[in-house]
Amino acid sequence: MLLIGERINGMFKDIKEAILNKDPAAVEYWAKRQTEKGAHILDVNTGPTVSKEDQPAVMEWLVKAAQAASPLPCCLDSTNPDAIEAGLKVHKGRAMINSTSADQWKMDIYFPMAVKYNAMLIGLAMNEKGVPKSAADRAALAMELIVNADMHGLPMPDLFVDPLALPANVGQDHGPEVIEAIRQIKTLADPPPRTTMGLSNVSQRCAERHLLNRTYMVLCMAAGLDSAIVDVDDELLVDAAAAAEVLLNRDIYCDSFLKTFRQR
Ligand code: THG
Repeated sequence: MLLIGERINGMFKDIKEAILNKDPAAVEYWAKRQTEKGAHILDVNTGPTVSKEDQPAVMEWLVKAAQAASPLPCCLDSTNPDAIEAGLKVHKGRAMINSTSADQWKMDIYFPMAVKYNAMLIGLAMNEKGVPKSAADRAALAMELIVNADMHGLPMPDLFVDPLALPANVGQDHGPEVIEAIRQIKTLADPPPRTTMGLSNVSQRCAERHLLNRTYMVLCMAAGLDSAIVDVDDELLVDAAAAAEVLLNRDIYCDSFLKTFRQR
């Protein structure tokens, strides 16, 4: 289970202030802390308050600050292709692009960009019509992403399809559809693409957030979830990921499986 730490995101007050004050301390703190807590990749998002013109420079600054404090690669999270490319230009190692939708004009930008920079790419199971409801409609959009990966020469395991998890209090009926979509996406190609999601979405503005996140992650892992953008500060969430890997026989059992998982 590939864990992408969610915390370097301008939606959080301390990161927003770090960006406004050009003070990298909070970014460095969360880069280090998430690395210690078991993240494998750091999601980096300028947040909703940075203007479109400023996004490329802020993304570049965030990537540099995060990688100065941690050896981990970044998951460049933006809807602005110029911000993504600015991040890719200064990134050390293999980055992840977050994300393209299944709209053809976006795929024509992001697939060549991923190939050019040898980056992994998250593809969302949505298009200009929005997020589909049923598992089958999500899988149909996943197929468009798969076809484009093939066409542009992006290796299938470098494509991460995101079926898009929605908050349980507003989109409760989407919960099981996303799980079934994951199951179907893993059958659409051989080798299949990988799968990911923004896990904390499911509990936004809900009670018992940690419990909802942990439970949903494990349900999705059983259906074939390979990766997620998560709160790695939740130690029981990381423990649950380690336990699920063992129980799904994706990882060899040993008495120290919690420790082993964190060392990888
Ligand atoms: N798919 C992909 N990328 C994504 C998402 C996704 N990136 C962004 C997001 N969704 C995943 N990251 C987060 C980060 C934080 C929260 C949810 C998802 C979160 N934040 C608190 C809240 O909104 O309640 C903020 C609390 C605070 O301000 O302190 O829950 O789905 N590919």
